[in-house]
Amino acid sequence: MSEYMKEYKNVAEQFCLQGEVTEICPYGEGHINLTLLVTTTEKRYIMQKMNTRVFSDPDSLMANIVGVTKHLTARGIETLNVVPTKSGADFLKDADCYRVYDFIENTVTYQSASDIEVFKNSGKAFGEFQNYLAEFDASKLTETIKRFHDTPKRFADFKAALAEDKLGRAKECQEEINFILSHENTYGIAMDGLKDGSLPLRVTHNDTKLNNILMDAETGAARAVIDLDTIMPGSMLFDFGDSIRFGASTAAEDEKDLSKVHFDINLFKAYAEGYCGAVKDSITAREAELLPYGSYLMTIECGMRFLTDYLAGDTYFATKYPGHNLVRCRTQIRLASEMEAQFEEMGKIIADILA
Ligand code: ADP
Ligand code: GN1
Ligand code: MG
Repeated sequence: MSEYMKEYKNVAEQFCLQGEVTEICPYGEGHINLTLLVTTTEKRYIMQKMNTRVFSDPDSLMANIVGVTKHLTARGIETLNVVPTKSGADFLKDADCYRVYDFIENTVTYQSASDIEVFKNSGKAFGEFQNYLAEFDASKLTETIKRFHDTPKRFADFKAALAEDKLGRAKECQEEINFILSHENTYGIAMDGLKDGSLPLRVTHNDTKLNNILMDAETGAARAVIDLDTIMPGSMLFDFGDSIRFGASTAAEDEKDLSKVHFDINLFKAYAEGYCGAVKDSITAREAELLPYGSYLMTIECGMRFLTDYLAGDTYFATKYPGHNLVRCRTQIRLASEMEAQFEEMGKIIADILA
């Protein structure tokens, strides 16, 4: 019996599973929840120890997920299926909180967009997901992490961590710190637009990286958008931008060799074709104009979040080795600076697609 099995079998058995549990092992590459693959004599499940440090109100979080998944299921759209506990609850609430989903079989998640068609398909799926959410009553949603993509707020958090420099790490990353500090005047455009109404507030996914969508293992078509923890009001720029941040790169988010890390305009174009094709009836002219900026913003925001966590002692994102967050920050800075240099070209691509 594996170590994981011993530790988590009792937890798994508190859910309405079909069959007897035969194996439990860690699964996937998420940075927030502890994800476990549970195999029984009948089928497979995903069990997650929910990160209650990041999501402090698990009841509201699960109510959001149940609400959104019911909305999608009623429309015949494949989505996560929440498996209840034996006492009929949507999750197990104890010292730790756990939830279980059916494992969506015959799908894969990609850690990078090695296939341009797959990336285009993911753009179409996230665009369609945006459309489905537009029909969802936003008043039924709780904001699970306040000011999640409020970049000026993220910048203030970064400056606080830098001022504290709790572990004396700032001296190891002066170049990265200076990059983040020197771009302060670029951080406010999306939040300003939401505040003055020039950008519409929508219900968005907010964490649209490529490994948060399951693709059909045989056809490469998108099957289901997952990781629904951060669905809340936001801007279309966040969803488009975060996908570009992660997927339109020639390397992994944590590639150490920066010479391999580039923003790939062809991947940008492929994603934009998929996404814009799906949202063409609802996207406003201002949103379309700011999609290149949104890509840059989500990238530099993520870079500053990784750097903040590095300075604060790696307490937010799961890390596999010391310095992992700094490595991630460096790839984001590299990508953001390459995007900055290509705003015009990106803008032309979007305009052509929507023409
Ligand atoms: P995190 O919030 O930590 O990113 P996710 O909910 O994204 O956690 O899950 C982590 C990974 O687990 C996903 O990237 C995906 O590979 C896999 N996964 C999650 N849910 C399912 C599911 N229902 N079926 C198949 N794979 C899943
Ligand atoms: C986290 O949960 P996951 O691994 O899909 C993070 C995102 C970051 C991303 C960087 C709730 O996403 O905001 O962009 O890591 N999620 C949360 O890879 O903070
Ligand atoms: Mg995830």
